[in-house]
Amino acid sequence: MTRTLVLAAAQLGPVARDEPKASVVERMVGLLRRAHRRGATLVAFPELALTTFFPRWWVEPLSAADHFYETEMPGPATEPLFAEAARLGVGFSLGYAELTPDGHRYNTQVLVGRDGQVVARYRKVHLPGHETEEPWRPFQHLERYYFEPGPDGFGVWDAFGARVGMMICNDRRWPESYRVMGLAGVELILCGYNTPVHYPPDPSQDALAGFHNQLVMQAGAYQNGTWVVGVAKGGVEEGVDSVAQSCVIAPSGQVVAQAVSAGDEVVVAECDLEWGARYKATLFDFARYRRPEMYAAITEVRG
Ligand code: CDT
Repeated sequence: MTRTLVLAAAQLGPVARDEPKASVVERMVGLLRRAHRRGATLVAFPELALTTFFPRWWVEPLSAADHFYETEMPGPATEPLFAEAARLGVGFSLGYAELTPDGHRYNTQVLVGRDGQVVARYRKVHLPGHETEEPWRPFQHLERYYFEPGPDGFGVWDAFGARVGMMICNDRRWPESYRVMGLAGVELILCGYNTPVHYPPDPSQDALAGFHNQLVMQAGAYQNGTWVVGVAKGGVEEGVDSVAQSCVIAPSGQVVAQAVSAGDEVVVAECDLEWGARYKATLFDFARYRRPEMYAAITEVRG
């Protein structure tokens, strides 16, 4: 039996602080059409795709940043993307800042089916960076100020003929993210990211930013027998250079497609969804080989 999904990573280049959402959505519709022309039926967009990566600035009060958030999905800004995707019969994942009716703020990603209906919603579990302004930094990473940690955990959904999971940026550095989804039989993980090349707490890591990006996603794919799509908002945005390198990784851990630029770019791969079963049924036969009784510290101890 073969199950094939043609999917695309729709990388975005920089989004300026004053770029209107309508303009970003227009760029995304262009990428969607390019992906569709190349046969894709699922297109992955980056984390916080609709705006600049605003956690790099401290603003007070928090409500002064409300315009960066979406209160409905689809909403007025994103409706054209949903409409064009449904017209083309292409599904997509989209990262955005969510402000709920009762005032909660999450770093969120939705999965939208080929009919334009939201299939699933994931709220970022691992929030990196800091809670308050740290003036010594050349730029801030205030995700812990702007967002609450996602309360729902990691999900896996039946969609696009596959078991689809989602994670967002920093989640990809934690093996627990992949393993929780691996235990639910995930076959494809969609992950948007914004990753500054410069890491102020330890600049010795800067030269390794691209290496670490691939290292974690390749390991997560292989160790859980799953496809992983990593999609960046890359390039120099408001003076901050971010890792691009959007890629599609097979359950073997091999990178099968990768962006060559740091701008708007579509990367397409034909994914055999049965490939993961070879790993899940052999080397990584969880039911046969895992020793959960030996892993208690994973859930009992935080650090
Ligand atoms: N967006 C996001 O999660 N970025 C982090 C940056 C490093 S922590 C300041 C990442 O893990 O890529």
